[in-house]
Amino acid sequence: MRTIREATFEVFRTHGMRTIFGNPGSTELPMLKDFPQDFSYVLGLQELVVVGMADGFAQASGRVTHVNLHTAPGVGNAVGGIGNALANKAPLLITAGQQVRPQITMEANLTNRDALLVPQPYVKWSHEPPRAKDVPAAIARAIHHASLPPCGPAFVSIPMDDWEAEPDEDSIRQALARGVRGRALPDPVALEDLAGMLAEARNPVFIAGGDIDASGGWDAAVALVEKQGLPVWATPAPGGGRIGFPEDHANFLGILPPAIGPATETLSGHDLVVVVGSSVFPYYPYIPGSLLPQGAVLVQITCDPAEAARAPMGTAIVGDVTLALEQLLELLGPSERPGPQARALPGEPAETDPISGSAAMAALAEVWPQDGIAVVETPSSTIALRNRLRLSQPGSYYFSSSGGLGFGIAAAVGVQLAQPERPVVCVLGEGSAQYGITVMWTAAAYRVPVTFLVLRNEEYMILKWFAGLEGVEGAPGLDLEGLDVATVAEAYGVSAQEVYAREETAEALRAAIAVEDGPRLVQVPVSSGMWLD
Ligand SMILES: Cc1ncc(C[n+]2csc(CCOP(=O)(O)OP(=O)(O)O)c2C)c(N)n1
Repeated sequence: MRTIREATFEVFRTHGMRTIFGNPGSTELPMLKDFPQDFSYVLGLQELVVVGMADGFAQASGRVTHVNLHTAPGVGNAVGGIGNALANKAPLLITAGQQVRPQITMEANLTNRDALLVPQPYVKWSHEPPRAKDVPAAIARAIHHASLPPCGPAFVSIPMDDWEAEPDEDSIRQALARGVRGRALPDPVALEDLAGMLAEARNPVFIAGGDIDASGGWDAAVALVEKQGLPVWATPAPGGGRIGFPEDHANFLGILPPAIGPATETLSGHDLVVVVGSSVFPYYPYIPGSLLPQGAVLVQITCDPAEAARAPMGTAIVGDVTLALEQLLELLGPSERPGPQARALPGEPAETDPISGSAAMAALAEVWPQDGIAVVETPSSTIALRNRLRLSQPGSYYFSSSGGLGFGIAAAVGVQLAQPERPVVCVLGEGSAQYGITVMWTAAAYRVPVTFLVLRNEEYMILKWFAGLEGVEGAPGLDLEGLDVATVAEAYGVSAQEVYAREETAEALRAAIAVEDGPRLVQVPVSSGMWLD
């Protein structure tokens, strides 16, 4: 007779989930006993990093990814990352150990009190099986919750004495045989209506969101935009966790400003705004204004009913984004509209000492590999990065949709593990790097060949910029003097160097990107500023 552990690992196998990201404690050891050879365990040294790595792995592989955490303190440490994963629509199965059943009521040490509440409200489902026998079915259910659109994390707390128990064979057989497929074609009548609106519109515009990428819709988006002669903006950053349209395309105009007034101003003159694969809109900060230009209507296509419900304006169509785009392509003939005027590209950055964030991004652009993937957490240089790299391949950009720091440095390792053939470059502010710095050890120990580029400006630049916007003077805690990420990385086993001039930065990056047997870190001091070009 097999055990609950053996039956549960069989559930993982049927879902292709053979990589577990974890940080173990005594309450998780019974799950890890006799760890099967066909599985791999990626150790992260702190839970935010564990979840961040799994988030990157899940997004870059498109598969539900297993995270194993240590009862209450482990799940507690992970909550920021779980919030990021929900915003990123990353399909995660999160399991955590729990005291043995006989000691939960007495709340013995390491009992996860109110286990279901700890990851709330950032999971789609939270559960502790009522009986040991229910563990495999509960885990199967959590996997289905995680993978159904909108994807996201689902949580199961498992008492540590459950793993040796006997399963219910009939229920296991059924759980193993089940499949749940959630790719939904949007209402065909709604799509016909939208096609009619696009055909009639005088000056429509297309806003590309990250779910185009997640659902495999780049080709359909490009074909629709070209057929209809549409100008394209990317949904505001932060919020656009992925890129949904090639940013070197002639119809691409840039990133929509992330605040109400400026976004509406940017869209003025358009009579139809079609938003695909994004919330409407991930605004931040609050700059009031009209929600839409005078006379304009907005139609949103999203896989997420909550995104549809909470939009403050427009009509929403819920369903799979790529299926919707493909259907629109069939419904619409070619349009006579001329494409938009090409946007102005950023010129050569000024030569300064230290170099600017724009110059650092220009150095990266010089050596950017065609199939490169950027994982980005560099608040004051994100726009410069987008403008200079002009990423043009699917699956090339990962950014925390919620704005929670600690995602980037960890996710880069997960993305690289999921995409071993593509070079991953993780661009970080030295402040952002601290939230997941322990992932340096995992990158070194598992020889994950990520190139980390750290921009060192000795401050929380973006917060100083926000202080100006919010009229805040005299706020403490915005300076980071003497924070040397390269030295810290070396201590974790990552080869690191600090470079200064633009050419030297480009050369160091070229060499680091070419390394295939482990991580490299390049740190470059940059001058103070918000780098927007
Ligand atoms: C978990 C978390 N804590 C705090 C913040 C607030 N925050 C936003 S940006 C930022 C500073 C980032 O500094 P750095 O990475 O050095 O980038 P810079 O702004 O200097 O480019 C902070 C602390 C956050 N977004 N997430």
